Amino acid sequence: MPAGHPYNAAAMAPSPRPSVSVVIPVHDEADYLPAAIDQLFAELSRVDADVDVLIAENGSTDGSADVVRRLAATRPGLAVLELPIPDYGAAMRAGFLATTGEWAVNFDIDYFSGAFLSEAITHDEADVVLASKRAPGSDDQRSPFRRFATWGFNTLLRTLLASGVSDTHGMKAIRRSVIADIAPQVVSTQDLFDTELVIRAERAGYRIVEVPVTVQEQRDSKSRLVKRVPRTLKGLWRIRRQLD
Ligand SMILES: Nc1nc2c(ncn2[C@@H]2O[C@H](COP(=O)(O)OP(=O)(O)O)[C@@H](O)[C@H]2O)c(=O)[nH]1
Ligand SMILES: [Mg+2]
Repeated sequence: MPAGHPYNAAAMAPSPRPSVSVVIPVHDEADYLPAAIDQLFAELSRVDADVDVLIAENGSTDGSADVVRRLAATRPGLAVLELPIPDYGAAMRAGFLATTGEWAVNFDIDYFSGAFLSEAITHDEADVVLASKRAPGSDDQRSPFRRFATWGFNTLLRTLLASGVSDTHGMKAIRRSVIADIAPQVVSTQDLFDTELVIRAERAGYRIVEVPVTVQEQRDSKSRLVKRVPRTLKGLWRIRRQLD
C-alpha cells in the first residue's frame, strides 16, 4: 500500500460471491445432454459466483434423467429433479421452488450464456434480469419466422397485458425472494409459466432490468410453432382474466 494511503478494510475485502441456482427444464434430451452439460460447466466456470445446476426433467421417455444422474456422479453442483408429466412450466416451477441460491436463473439446454449470468449478477438494483432479444443493442440472428413470432408474442403482451418488458421468453435471473413471493400465484403451465411470472413481478412493482443479447439458433425448436399459437392465445387471455 502506498505511504499515506488511508487503509480501507471494506475496499480491500473481496466481495462475497453471490450464490446462483441455474434451472434447466429438459424433456427427451438424452443425446443432447452430455455435450451441452460440458459446455455449460465450461461457461459457468468463468462466472464469479457459486453456481449449482438443477435439471428439471419431466415426462421423458429416453432416459434423460438417468443421463443427468450419470453425469452428476462426476460433476459436483449438478442435480436432477424428475417429475412424471411433460410440462415445461411445471418443471420450471418445481425447479425454481427447489432453488437455494440468492439468484434463480432459467436457461434452456440449447440456450445459455455465462456472459449473461456474469452481467445479471452485477445488477444489485434489480429483482429480475431478463435477457432480451428485442432490447436496443440485441442481435437476434434466428430465422425471420422465429423473430416474427417473438415480435408477435411481445406485441400481445403489450396490448393484452399492458406489459412494458420487451422479451419474457428466454434466459432470466430472478431473486429467490421474488420467486417465493410470486411463483405460488402463477396459474399458467407449459411455455407461459415464465411469462406470467415476469408479468406478475412487473405488476407487483419489482425492478426489472433488460440486458440485450446476441442469439443464434443452436437447432430447430422441437415443438411446432404453429401448434403453439392457439394455446398461447388462450393462455394469455386466461392470464389477463386472472390479473384484472
Ligand atoms: N421439463 C420439460 N422441459 C421441456 C419440455 N419441452 C421442452 N423442454 C425443454 O425446454 C427447452 C427448450 O426447448 P426447445 O425444444 O429448444 O424449444 P424452443 O424454446 O422453441 O427453442 C429445452 O431445454 C427442452 O428440453 C417439457 O415438456 N418438459
Ligand atoms: Mg431451443
